[in-house]
Amino acid sequence: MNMLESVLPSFGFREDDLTLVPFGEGLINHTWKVSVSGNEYILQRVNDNVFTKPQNIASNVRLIADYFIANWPSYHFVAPLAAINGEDLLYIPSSGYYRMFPFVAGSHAKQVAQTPTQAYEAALQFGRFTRLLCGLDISGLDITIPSFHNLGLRYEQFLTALENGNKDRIAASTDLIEQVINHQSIVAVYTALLSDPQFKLRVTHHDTKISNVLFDDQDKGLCVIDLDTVMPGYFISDVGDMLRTYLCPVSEEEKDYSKIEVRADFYKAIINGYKEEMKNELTEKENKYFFYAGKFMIYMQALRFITDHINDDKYYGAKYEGQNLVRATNQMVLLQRYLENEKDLGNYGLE
Ligand code: GN1
Ligand code: MG
Repeated sequence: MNMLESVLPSFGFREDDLTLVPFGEGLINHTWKVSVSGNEYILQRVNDNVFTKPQNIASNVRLIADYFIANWPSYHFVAPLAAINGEDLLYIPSSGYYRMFPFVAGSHAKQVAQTPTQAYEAALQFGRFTRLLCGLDISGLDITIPSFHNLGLRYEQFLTALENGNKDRIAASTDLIEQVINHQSIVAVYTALLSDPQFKLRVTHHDTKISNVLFDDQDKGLCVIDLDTVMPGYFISDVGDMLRTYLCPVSEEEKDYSKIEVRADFYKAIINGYKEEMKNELTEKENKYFFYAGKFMIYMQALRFITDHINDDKYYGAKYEGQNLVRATNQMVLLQRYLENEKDLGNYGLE
């Protein structure tokens, strides 16, 4: 597909003086930065193997944008720009679904949380997003990936992979698989909270890595971005994914597992930032599940990576042989380090 021939002109861009460079590190969608006559934009192709109904994302984003305009007009919401035909999600036959965002001038995203203050700012932004949308009727939101953070289903998918997946890969990773099975009690806690009226469904982002927060040049959080997986969900998804991705100085890609550690000051910063916005929203019971949130998300990501490894990398893909095994091992080491901190951190923020 020649982007310059069909995609960009559909958004009103002409070839002259235009540059297009790959942008960001997302695993699912393709993202480019477009620069033209001194202005910058973000172009994305939505992965429609993963998001089988991209229209649902577009409809959620519209609903949320309208709600912010009507209720919180000063919130810095990054809405997609319309293409020439007026649509904010453009389908180009035999190529896919595209959307264009303005690049927010003066903003930047971070790939890693380097200081507790950055973690605090990001957590505050994700908490604010959910809080400001507490008045939105969640039944109006479409489901963009069914059962996305359903830990019970993720465990089932892992068991199915063990039955039907790549036998050689299973045989070569029996230690890790056993370790994963040994932690299945994390699933039972999740299953119990599904029927607990104290656990509320709210507008949940479901992908709270720090690169999904825009910061200004003073390092203050501006807003959250990447609303593809915004759906009704539980707060443990958002808090848990922050713990999973900010606590450790190295990412899920790190192969030197000795570098994996849990930074207690980042834990406190995440809880404080999130509660700054959400303390009056969370129920007494939910408030006791901050530490569990981390177990829930780290374990789910380990399950998803090992399942994908056994399924020959069908979902995440792999840039080298065994990449999803490395990621899964990394996440199980992180879970281990995290659990070692339960005595020190487990009660933090419960008051
Ligand atoms: C995927 O594409 P990206 O990097 O934003 C995944 C997340 C995982 C993450 C792990 C739709 O997110 O759930 O946590 O990879 N998104 C989807 O890096 O599956
Ligand atoms: Mg994402």
